Amino acid sequence: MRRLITGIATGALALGLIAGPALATQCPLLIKQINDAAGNRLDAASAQAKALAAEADALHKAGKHADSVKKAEEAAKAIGLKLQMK
Ligand SMILES: [Cu+2]
Repeated sequence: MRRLITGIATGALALGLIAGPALATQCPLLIKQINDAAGNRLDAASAQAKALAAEADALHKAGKHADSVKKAEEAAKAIGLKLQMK
């Protein structure tokens, strides 16, 4: 029983180690796509998208990658951009 629990814990940890860095590298790519798309536009939606992208960047730097991805999706939606997920 103890061995089973240890096995599950090790598996969960391994999953966390794999999922963590994958998400950590995802956010900057999403943020870049938004800034590339909104960068040269001066309309209100683009300004909003850039503000949301900046928030996503701050969340990413705070280690909140899942929240950052969500914020990036919100930003993309504001300008009708379809994000390329890795
Ligand atoms: Cu991140």
